[in-house]
Amino acid sequence: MAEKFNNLINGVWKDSKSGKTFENRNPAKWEEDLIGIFPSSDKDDVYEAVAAAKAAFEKWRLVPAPKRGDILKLVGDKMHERKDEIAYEMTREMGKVFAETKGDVQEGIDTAYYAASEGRRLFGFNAPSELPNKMNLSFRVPIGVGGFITPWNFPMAIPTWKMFPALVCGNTCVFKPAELTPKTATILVEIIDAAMREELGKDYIPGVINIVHGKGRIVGEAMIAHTDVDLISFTGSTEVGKRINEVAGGSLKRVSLELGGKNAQIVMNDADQELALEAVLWGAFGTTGQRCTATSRLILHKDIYDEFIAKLVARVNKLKLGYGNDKGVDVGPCVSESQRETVNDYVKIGKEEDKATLAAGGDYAKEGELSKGWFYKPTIFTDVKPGMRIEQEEIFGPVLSVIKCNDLTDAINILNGTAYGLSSSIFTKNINDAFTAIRDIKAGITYINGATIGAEAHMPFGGVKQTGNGHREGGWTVYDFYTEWKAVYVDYSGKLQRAQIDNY
Ligand code: UN1
Repeated sequence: MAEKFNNLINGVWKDSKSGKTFENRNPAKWEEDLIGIFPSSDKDDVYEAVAAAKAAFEKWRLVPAPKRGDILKLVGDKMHERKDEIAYEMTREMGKVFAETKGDVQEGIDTAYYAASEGRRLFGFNAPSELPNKMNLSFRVPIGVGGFITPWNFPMAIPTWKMFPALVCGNTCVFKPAELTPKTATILVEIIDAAMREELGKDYIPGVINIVHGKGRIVGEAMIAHTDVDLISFTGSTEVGKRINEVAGGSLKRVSLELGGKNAQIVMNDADQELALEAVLWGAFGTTGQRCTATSRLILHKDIYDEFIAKLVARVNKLKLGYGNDKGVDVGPCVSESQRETVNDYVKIGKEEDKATLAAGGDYAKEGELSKGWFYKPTIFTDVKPGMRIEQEEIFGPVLSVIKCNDLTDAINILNGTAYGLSSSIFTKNINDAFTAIRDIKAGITYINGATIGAEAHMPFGGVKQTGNGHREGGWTVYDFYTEWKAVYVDYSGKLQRAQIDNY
């Protein structure tokens, strides 16, 4: 019998009102490993959660921010204690290898400790008044109820990037995790709720954190349209992000969108080739290519093109596919059958597109145990030209397109030539080229002599162009998103002082 999981609404774990459910299965062992049964919620469940979060906000906003930070510290401690267990369950439900799911949990722990310390900062800015005997202050106040819609590829890190800063700032949460990773999300919410109960004791506030499982089309839609949801933070596709912005804009919600990418690694002719090779293997095929920061394009200098590709293809064909909780596995499955179909559709497009050459992979991986899951061979197309669909569109799978460039200017133009701008990388030993790239690459993140993946939790994370709407997650910048500014004027002159009038 598969374990049955619930929503958490107003401090109570409960089924969806309709009793409808969905299954969560292991993408590496689809038939044999049923992980759990989760509630498939409707808008009524969302309404209940939003009402609970709205009521909880009036109490939670009054808990001192350092105290809220203490709760986040305990959340981090609990995540640390359960790191291996959470990582194991995450690999089981979404497929990336155990070392990577441990990294995902660690990113959540880092975010928790960062948020904990921010509880004692949340700085405001003060400035002198233009009038005598008057004091001007400005400080941050929480906003209200946040709606959080998160993807399956970083099922721990991404929800923590959003909800930990939101919570420490004094907002309350309605969380709709991806349907493909409901178990990791449930563990996270269990931990947050347990830390709240432990730290607040008899003053525990139900409804600060709520989780509502179900479909984006139903649960997500109800959240973005709800007038009592004050802000939405979403990570996912550009298409869905645009829809969210449109609907949420109708009620003037604050919206943070982290969307697609088509990230490239440039390798110049003076680069350390061995290092660049390690990086592209990690950036393109780590997480089975299912990161918004994944390296989906490799821009190679013409002088080293043939030599580098020969080494790369030899290495790619040695990557070991398998169940990510087994030892020695490099690459897990695609997260679902439909995701694998999308990958395969793009591979078909690549094969048909003019003059692209399939240099590795290009097919399902179905040998032996691999037939049990949604595996796809790590795939490389060479001789890809700027503008081809496989060079322009986000695939979100283990597919790398290699493009030849003539020089640095050409490389940067190719890199910048897509609708997206999340992560980017250049391998070179030439300091002038490196700094030119830092200046001219249009992306939110640029790595010098590093892969396009692996951003750290205390740095701003996000992208330009169609990758988002200008907000950042991670680091200090995200705290701006989760607070309103309040300006306060204290006049202790004992008379009415008129700004801009009495003093000029
Ligand atoms: C994502 O793919 O949405 O920088 C997030 C990285 C990770 C986060 C990726 N720290 O690759």
